[in-house]
Amino acid sequence: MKLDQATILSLAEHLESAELQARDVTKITDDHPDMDWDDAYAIQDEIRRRKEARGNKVAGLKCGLTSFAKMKQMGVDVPVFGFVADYMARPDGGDIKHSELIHPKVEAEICIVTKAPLKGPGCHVGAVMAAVDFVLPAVEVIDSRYRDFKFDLKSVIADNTSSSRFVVGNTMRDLEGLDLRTLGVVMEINGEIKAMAAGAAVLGHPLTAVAMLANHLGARGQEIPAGTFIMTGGVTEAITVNPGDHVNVRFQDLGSVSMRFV
Ligand code: 0L1
Ligand code: MG
Repeated sequence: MKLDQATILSLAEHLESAELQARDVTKITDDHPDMDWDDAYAIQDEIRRRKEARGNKVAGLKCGLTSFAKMKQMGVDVPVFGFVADYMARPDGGDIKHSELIHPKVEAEICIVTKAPLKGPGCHVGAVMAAVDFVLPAVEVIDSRYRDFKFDLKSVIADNTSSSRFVVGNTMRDLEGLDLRTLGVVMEINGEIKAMAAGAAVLGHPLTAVAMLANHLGARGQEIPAGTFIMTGGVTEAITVNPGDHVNVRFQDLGSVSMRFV
């Protein structure tokens, strides 16, 4: 690690305040060009600790930048990992206050809940398949705290991978009988199709993202517990939303997820 503990605490406070006050900031590597990957995840861990100390709960884990479309959109070639908190959840078909966010974008995600722990290193898609309790759809609202979404990978990891809101759909399905690679997704905003993709857009198979998450945590001596909600990452590029926009995402075999930005 390159940053001292005082700097990690202060950067976590800086980024979390920006989130809670819906205020944008410049990317932290501008002032800390030498920070490394461990520093970035240590800042994210401190943001998580701050939320938990305030009484918030971690609602799930997320994989980000896992689709070829998002990697191209952001000019990167490795995924990132973060978490979503309970207060970020919004009901399917409900409203999301745009004024509480900086510059939100939506992305459609195939999600799972685990029924057994997953631990890397060496975790692979087969091990993940055996640990899936059920599959469900979701829309993630990302809202980078960085001005104009201008960041690098370390800055975005520290910023808890732009987590801000998420909406989970009401259809849960067994993995058996579903092919997550060919599962089609159509995203509509105000009735107009904005993006479409199949699950294979996420690293060839969405559960590959979960295996990578288990291996990432395993390298840090952690595991994914049974009963964990995991978002595997946007299948399409992220689409900007404005006040008044109605978002509806149709997932093959998993129903639809919708919300309005007010
Ligand atoms: O969930 C995501 O893919 C977000 C990753 C962070 C980068 C971004 O804000 O687009
Ligand atoms: Mg996402």
